[in-house]
Amino acid sequence: MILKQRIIGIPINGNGNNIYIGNMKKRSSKNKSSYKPDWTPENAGEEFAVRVVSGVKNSGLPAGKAGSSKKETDLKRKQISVDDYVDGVLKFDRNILAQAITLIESNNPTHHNTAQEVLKKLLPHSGKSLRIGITGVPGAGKSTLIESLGMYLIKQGHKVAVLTVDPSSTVTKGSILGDKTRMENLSKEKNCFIRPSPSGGTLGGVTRKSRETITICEAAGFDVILIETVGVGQSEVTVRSMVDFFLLVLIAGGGDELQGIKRGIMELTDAILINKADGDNEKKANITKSDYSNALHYLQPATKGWTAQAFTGSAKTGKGIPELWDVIKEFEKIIKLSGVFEHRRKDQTIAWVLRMVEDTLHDKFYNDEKVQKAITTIKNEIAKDKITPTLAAEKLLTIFKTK
Ligand SMILES: Nc1nc2c(ncn2[C@@H]2O[C@H](COP(=O)(O)OP(=O)(O)OP(=O)(O)O)[C@@H](O)[C@H]2O)c(=O)[nH]1
Ligand SMILES: [Mg+2]
Repeated sequence: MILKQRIIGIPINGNGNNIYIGNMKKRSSKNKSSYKPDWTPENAGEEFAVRVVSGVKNSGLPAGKAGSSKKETDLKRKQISVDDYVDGVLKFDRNILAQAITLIESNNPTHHNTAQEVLKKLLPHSGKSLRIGITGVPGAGKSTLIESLGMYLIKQGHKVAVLTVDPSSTVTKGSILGDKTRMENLSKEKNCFIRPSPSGGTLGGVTRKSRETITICEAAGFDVILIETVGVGQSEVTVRSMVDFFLLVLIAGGGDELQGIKRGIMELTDAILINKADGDNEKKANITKSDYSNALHYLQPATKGWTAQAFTGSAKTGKGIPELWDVIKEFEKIIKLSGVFEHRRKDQTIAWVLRMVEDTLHDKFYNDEKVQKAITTIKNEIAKDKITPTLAAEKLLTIFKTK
């Protein structure tokens, strides 16, 4: 019996070449490298052979016979220019919008300049949205609320962009898969755009990408940006620093773990929504609302001229959603009139710029080989009490500054 074996290669190297895993013997043929697995019979023919298919450079894609012509041309065609990106985004071309965001999220240094060019041209068209951050304990119903509020807004003629900020997110982008199912109706709307958190990287990296994504979405014409924080910790503070209105979603009751999130985060919030106020839960939710309303009285307002309040609602039934939007609109009106809105945005941008400088300096310092060596030496000197902490710091900085 002749066993025909066809091995399908998976492109796993940067050049797009297909790599086959397993023991294979190389057989030369005219122009191509042909391989046969070790277990092939002595006089077996080409039916057992596999070939290494040359790929499209840096694409991660195999080219194959046809690829070297058509697929490669397709890929080249996809390398769109700065003006193509800009025009596409301004014309609300969702495909180009997604590609522009992918460009700014790219960690490939060769994409950096193009991305910054695109952003520079889009910047004058941005800034005209209301940016709303939504935080809260895991499972409080943030995504369900975004679905509910988002649908309500779309019906009113708004264009809604939804982003998540998750510094811990890895390549799998697991959370958004769940979110897309939570936001089932919203994700089908043409006036809605849902984008998961850029994966991996430092909080600084995720922050930069998210802020730049906001710029692009605003330039595309989205007038409400909803940003969900994922994970508990630093992301709340980060999201607060990029939004106008910050909403805390909580549920009735809650033990000590709720108290933990409450103290720090409550000082950042402009409103609290006690969610899941439906069915048997409604009464409990009202009591919790009163508790939080009292607690809010003793806190400094997160936004000058605005008193944060607690509300009840149900993301599931939609109860309380129009009222929540009314509160947000009222907030916008008041702080735009007082100038706090504009002031905060400028402050946020300046803080962002300085933060980027700090991050860059931090990375440069710790990646400097001379500094790395000096740190090892200084650790020894400190262990032996040979140097004071101040002199040690000065020495490291001098080493860093002298090139
Ligand atoms: N009864 C009721 N259930 C709700 C409501 N809102 C959300 N849920 C349910 O609560 C669960 C969690 O909802 P999500 O919207 O995923 O909550 P989340 O805060 O986004 O969760 P994470 O992103 O995992 O932190 C889901 O099973 C929802 O169906 C509500 O208003 N009432
Ligand atoms: Mg969620």
